[in-house]
Amino acid sequence: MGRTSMCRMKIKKHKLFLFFSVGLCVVSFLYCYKTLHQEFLLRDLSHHKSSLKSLVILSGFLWGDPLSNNSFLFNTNNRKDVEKAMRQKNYDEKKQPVADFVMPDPTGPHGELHKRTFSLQDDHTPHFIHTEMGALCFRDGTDMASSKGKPSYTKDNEDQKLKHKKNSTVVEHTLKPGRNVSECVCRQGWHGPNCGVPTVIQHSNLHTKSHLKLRKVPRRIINAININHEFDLLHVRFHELADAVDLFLVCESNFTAYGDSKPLTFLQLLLNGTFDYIKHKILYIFLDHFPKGGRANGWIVDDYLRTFLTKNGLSRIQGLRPDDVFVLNDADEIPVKEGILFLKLYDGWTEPFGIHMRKSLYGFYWRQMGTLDVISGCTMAMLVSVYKGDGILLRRREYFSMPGFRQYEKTSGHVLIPWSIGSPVHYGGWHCSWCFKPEGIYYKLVSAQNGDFPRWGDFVEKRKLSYIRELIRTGGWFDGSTPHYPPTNPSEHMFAPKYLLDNYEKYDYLLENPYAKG
Ligand SMILES: *[C@@H]1O[C@H](CO)[C@@H](O)[C@H](O)[C@H]1NC(C)=O
Ligand SMILES: *[C@@H]1O[C@H](CO)[C@@H](O)[C@H](O)[C@H]1NC(C)=O
Ligand SMILES: *[C@@H]1O[C@H](CO)[C@@H](O)[C@H](O)[C@H]1NC(C)=O
Ligand SMILES: *[C@@H]1O[C@H](CO)[C@@H](O)[C@H](O)[C@H]1NC(C)=O
Ligand SMILES: CC(=O)N[C@H]1CO[C@H](CO)[C@@H](O)[C@@H]1O
Repeated sequence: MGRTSMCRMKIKKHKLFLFFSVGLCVVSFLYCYKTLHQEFLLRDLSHHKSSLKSLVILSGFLWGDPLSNNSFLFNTNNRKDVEKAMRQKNYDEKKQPVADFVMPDPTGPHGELHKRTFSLQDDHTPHFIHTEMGALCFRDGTDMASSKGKPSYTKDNEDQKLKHKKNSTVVEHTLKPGRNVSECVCRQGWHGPNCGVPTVIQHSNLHTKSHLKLRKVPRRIINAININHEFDLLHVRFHELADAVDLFLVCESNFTAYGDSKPLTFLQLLLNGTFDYIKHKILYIFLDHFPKGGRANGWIVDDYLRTFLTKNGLSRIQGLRPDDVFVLNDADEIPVKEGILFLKLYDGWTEPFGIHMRKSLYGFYWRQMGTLDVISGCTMAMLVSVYKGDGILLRRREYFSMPGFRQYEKTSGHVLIPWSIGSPVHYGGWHCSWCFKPEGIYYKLVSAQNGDFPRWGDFVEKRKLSYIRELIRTGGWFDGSTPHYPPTNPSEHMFAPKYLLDNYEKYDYLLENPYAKG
């Protein structure tokens, strides 16, 4: 009996051991598989021969005449064909299409804003504070209240508090006993030894998070958009990003995406003083023609707008450096300031990067499930070496198969696995679709490009303001559906950009359903 039970115990032990070994094997296999899978994805898909020239040579492409060889000679009606043709156009260096760009009349009535150049300067904003004990702390992310000798405020002492706040740039920073006095104490939502890593980076899928390093000289950030009539969201963008972005490239056309004539409203507002608070950071880009074939196939216009924006814009910037950052957004995509500032101040992140954006319709009150994750930016070096200085290629996801990618990845010193600012549960920005008053939605309907079918602007009954108001009230869509929206509350985190909340009454139609009680 003794022997059998011992035998059984031995067998049990063996079984247990076997069980754990198998478990371990499965886990390590899964881990290896995941890593290998990512590697294969990146490496084996890049079967094109690398064609990178040194940045110095490539930079000639930027400062030379990048517009001279762009044209859209396609009149196919199929999006896939267009994309294929685009790819060939951009990848096949031997067959460059013929020149087709005409810049506006230099003696035109626009004060030649569209011909000016912009000289990028270094940003000397003091984003960091040296504490008395020698630590370097990110100002927005550091908890000054944890400083020793913090003055205690009484309720009727608000004046003194304000005064002290103004002086806080030189506040000494010593800490609670027991802690390393040369560390920064981070505010909630900030991380890293310098408190400069925001939650949207800390909780992102960036795989080089442990290698982040503060830069001595900040990068310059260039934010490029095409504008139609999204002027509320334009103010939002400028206020949200003014501290993080060095230059806004804003492109306006006197054609709608459908091909009709339209007034240069943004130019008018720029000239009448509406944007004086940010004018020094704006480079105005004027698209004065409609791409060939754009009426028959709207996707051509869609692509062309971004190509023109990038190529014209970049050709007019002086002093660009390879480590400057290019961020391309649609007018209704607003990145959160903290994420962009991080890109500016840190080294060690990889590219290209996307942004997880909170999705909403008609206003911030109709929140949609999940996030919109759009590839939005990269360094100038990558934009030139891999994307050939063409913004539309940046929006596509197949960068790893572009010529120049492998060589670029090698010189970058990182494995360039894509990542995104934010996460599915930490918004890195806002995407507010059709966020206009009913008149604005009407205008968007009739100016929409001809290709994203069904084109609701073609239906008389869908253009009626009463119909549009009803859609806004119910959160419905033009196809008759009414999706389910989770409840929202203006006080929840990342409900809407700060500028709107700070000007609640002026923009209440974007923050609360204006027809809910009608
Ligand atoms: C703020 O600084 C000014 C001058 O630098 C000084 O006169 C003033 O007393 C300071 N205020 C506080 C609350 O420390
Ligand atoms: C405090 O931090 C500094 C810099 O991070 C480090 O050099 C020093 O050794 C630390 N001191 C203690 C007591 O942990
Ligand atoms: C757009 O502007 C250009 C240059 O001023 C002009 O030649 C063209 O006719 C304009 N197009 C429309 C539709 O207004
Ligand atoms: C500029 O023009 C717009 C639209 O016509 C108008 O609403 C705005 O008040 C003007 N701004 C200034 C500063 O004149
Ligand atoms: C700058 C550049 O590449 N220019 C080329 C544009 O295309 C024409 C004709 O295809 C060439 O002759 C130019 O050299």
